[in-house]
Amino acid sequence: MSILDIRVLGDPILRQATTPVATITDDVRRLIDDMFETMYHARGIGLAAPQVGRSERVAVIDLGDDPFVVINPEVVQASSSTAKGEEGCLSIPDIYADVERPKSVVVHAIGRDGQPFEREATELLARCLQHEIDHLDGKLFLDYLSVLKRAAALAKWKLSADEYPGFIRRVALETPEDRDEHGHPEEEL
Ligand code: GNR
Ligand code: NI
Repeated sequence: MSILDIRVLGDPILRQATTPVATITDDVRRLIDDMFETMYHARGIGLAAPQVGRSERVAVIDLGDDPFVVINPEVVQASSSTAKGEEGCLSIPDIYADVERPKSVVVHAIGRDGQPFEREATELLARCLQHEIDHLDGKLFLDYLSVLKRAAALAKWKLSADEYPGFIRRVALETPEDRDEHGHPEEEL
């Protein structure tokens, strides 16, 4: 397995729509495994393929105890009631903002085994699924902010953007001793 480089704001791939997966090949399974490894090293709760420079409609999610992949995911139902919650993005490091989204969603997707499934999600899982599916449609959470809040976020981003030459964020590689019994990195390196 490999840790992949994460693309940051400004890389055009983050604005491109993805292509649905037609067949779950070894290449797709390798991508999924590498995305999980990259997400754990970057300490994210989700990761979408464009964030690692790929155009497949695939995202991985793990809020802590239930890792799963969504292949060709679509929101098939969204609650009319919404909630505001703070979001961050591995592709926009250190920028956080409140985003209003439907409180609960039903997502249809295909699993790693090729079997279609539907999953109803609420709270943070609902938010994360919507955030990842947005990535697969070329959307970022910044797009939901008011003009003023987006301008403030972009101004802050520009202060650190030069840390990512070529829009690439290299995720630090840690030794196994730095990880806990679940393979997750420890808090402090
Ligand atoms: O790690 C992440 N945390 C997060 C918090 C609130 C809403 C969405 C997310 S997803 C994010 C990882 C990421 O950038 N996924 O695309
Ligand atoms: Ni993100």
